[in-house]
Amino acid sequence: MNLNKTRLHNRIESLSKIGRTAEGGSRRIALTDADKAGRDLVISWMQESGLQVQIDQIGNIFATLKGKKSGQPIMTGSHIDTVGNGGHLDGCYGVLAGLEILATYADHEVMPNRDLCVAIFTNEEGVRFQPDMLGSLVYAGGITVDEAHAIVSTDGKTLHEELIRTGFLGTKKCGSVIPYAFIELHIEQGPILESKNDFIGVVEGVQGISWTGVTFRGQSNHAGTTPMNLRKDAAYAASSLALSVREITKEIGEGQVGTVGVITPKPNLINVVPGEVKMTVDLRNIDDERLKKAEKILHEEIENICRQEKVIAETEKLVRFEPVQFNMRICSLIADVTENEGISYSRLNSGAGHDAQMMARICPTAMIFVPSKAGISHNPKEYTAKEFLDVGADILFKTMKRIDHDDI
Ligand code: HGY
Ligand code: MN
Ligand code: MN
Repeated sequence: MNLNKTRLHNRIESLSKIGRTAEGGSRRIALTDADKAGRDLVISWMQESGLQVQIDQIGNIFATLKGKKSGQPIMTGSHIDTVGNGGHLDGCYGVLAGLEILATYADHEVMPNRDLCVAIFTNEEGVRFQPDMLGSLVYAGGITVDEAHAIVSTDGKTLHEELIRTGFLGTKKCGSVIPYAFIELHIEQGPILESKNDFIGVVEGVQGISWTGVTFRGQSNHAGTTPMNLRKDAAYAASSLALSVREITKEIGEGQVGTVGVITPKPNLINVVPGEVKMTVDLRNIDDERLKKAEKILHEEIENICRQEKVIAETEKLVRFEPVQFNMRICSLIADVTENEGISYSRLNSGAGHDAQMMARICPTAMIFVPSKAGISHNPKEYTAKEFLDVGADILFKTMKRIDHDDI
């Protein structure tokens, strides 16, 4: 029983056409019309294979192939929502490879021992609704359905409204089925596997994530008449903090990353000293103590800048997820499957956040990576050669088969 790799590549290509950007990327931001269209397309493929499709209260989608002994399913899956101008593989590859596995069982009318399930989690990217990994976070009991429903998007809509509008306010109780195991297949989105010429990454954990929203408020004023010593320049404050974030990563050292992804000045006019700037700071580290130290320095820096520039700052904790260790038995199983195929692999931690880091709270979980060309992701240039995509799908397939025979 072999996977139909042509179908897999064709489906990756077909899905990528939904929300295609001028630069050839994907824009299917969570619970927008484009995300809905992508969801509807993948559900039609799930139904083509006769899978049982269910939607839960947070819009997570589950397609299940019944096994001989029903009960806890072996679950795989990921997300198909994207960042604003993303690639075609981030999340989608894991969902479509998982669907390919279930479709192959169905094509050959082979019944697995356990139920097999492929999931699409809502709002993994978190660019419209924070926090990210929202669908899997609710599924794992991290926040309640009601708390999630009330979250307001960056464009002023509640999650509940958008679930209703797109037809994905499901009735299945969120988190009602605890998987026997969860394995997520994903592109690495970083440079490690390619630099080591490895085909597969056995992912042992995910680094901690800290997202902070900062609003600096100063005084809008005339760019020409306002003496420099009388300014309360919110943009100068925000730029100083952006420079500090880089210094924080140097101070904390190897493994600390820091990103200022959003800086929005108001009134954003050429001849007006900005009175307000909204910005975000994304800090990550696999070591929680060092991540906490980075956060502490960040807040000290914000206070220093406010004193010097005579502005005020409001901060908001948008996301705080601790580092996660995956299930070592499943990691060893993935490594064993890969070795048996004579394929080169590395063990590594994930720099990016994933739904698996939420599922690890409720069931044995691990991830499989395939290389990303030049380590590029969250960018239309995101690319992984088909031979790597094929190998990754096969390793997931063989790993699920081994687990289906109670190998964990
Ligand atoms: O932010 C992340 O790492 C993920 O892509 N949501
Ligand atoms: Mn992803
Ligand atoms: Mn992503």
